[in-house]
Amino acid sequence: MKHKILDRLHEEEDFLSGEKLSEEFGLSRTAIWKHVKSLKEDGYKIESVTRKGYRLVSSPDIVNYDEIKEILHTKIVGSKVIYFRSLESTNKTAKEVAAVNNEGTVIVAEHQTKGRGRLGREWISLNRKGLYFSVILKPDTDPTKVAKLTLMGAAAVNRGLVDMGIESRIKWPNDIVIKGKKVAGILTEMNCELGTINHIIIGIGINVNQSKEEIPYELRDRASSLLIESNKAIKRKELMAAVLNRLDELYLKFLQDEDLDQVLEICREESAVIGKDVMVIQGNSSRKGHAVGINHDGELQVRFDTGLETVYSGEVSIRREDEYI
Ligand code: BT5
Repeated sequence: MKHKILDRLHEEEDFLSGEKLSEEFGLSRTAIWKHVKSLKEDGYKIESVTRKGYRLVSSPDIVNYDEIKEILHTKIVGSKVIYFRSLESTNKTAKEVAAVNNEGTVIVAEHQTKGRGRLGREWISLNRKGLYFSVILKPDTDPTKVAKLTLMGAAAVNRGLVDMGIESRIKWPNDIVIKGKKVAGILTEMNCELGTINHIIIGIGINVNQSKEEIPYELRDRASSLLIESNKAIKRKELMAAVLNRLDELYLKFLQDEDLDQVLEICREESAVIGKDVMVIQGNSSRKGHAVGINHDGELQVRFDTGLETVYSGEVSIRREDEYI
């Protein structure tokens, strides 16, 4: 009901009387007042004037469905958006609810207390400064294609950033970088049995409006935010919708063609590592090589002294020779 009242307040430029709202929704004026109070607690600025009613003055910078639905043009991704103020990890919650939700469902939180990176690493998730969301997908494909689906997440984020006027690059397989610093990461997790995928979760974390001081000291040489790099404050909801729109487009194409050629093309063209000298780090060992391309299976091809090798995601980190990450 609260959402319906919000929709009506959005539509109306002038005041909307409590009486009119209570007639429309068949609720008492006290009930309307309670919903308005709850919206105010969510951060909506609503002016209330005796005998005139309520007027929406401004919406908070929050990333719930109400805020993004007008700019979301998707068929599957974002068909349902489940919003939390704070969670341990959107990937964790997405996994817990995946079985009982349709594919395309998005779990989003303003803040994560135990945001996760790959290989048990941490993803620092400052309240309302970044975007933290996970998309549940249930593709009817074999688990070997999942590595490529991580690339789909990276391609969607990079294209979403282009839509917002930001130039960034994809650092295979799961980082988005600007000027050699990481501004976003993708964590893909899969649940499968007997060779079929039950679901995959594509978790996306983007540093949006953190100031320099808000980037943890120990990460400052390698992490940054869109605000720092582009010098403009980004509306998180617009960026989130842009990424979901792009993800939907790429996923629909994948379902239709059963390949990820378009995704691979984006990852090659917008790559931060192809054509560069890189360190391939696995556990405690690292080897120097030259990244030459991404093959049809989405794996990185690296030329070492010993010859050309295929590098699989999941086990390794890539670092450019001339940069921190
Ligand atoms: C990633 O891992 O880059 C995947 C990050 C995925 C985060 C999203 S947020 C929504 C969803 N829910 C989750 O719980 N996770 C996903 P990886 O490549 O392993 O990078 C992790 C490393 O990046 C850490 O070890 C730090 O060095 C660094 N790092 C941590 N927080 C960062 C941040 N906010 N910005 C940039 N770098 C960060």
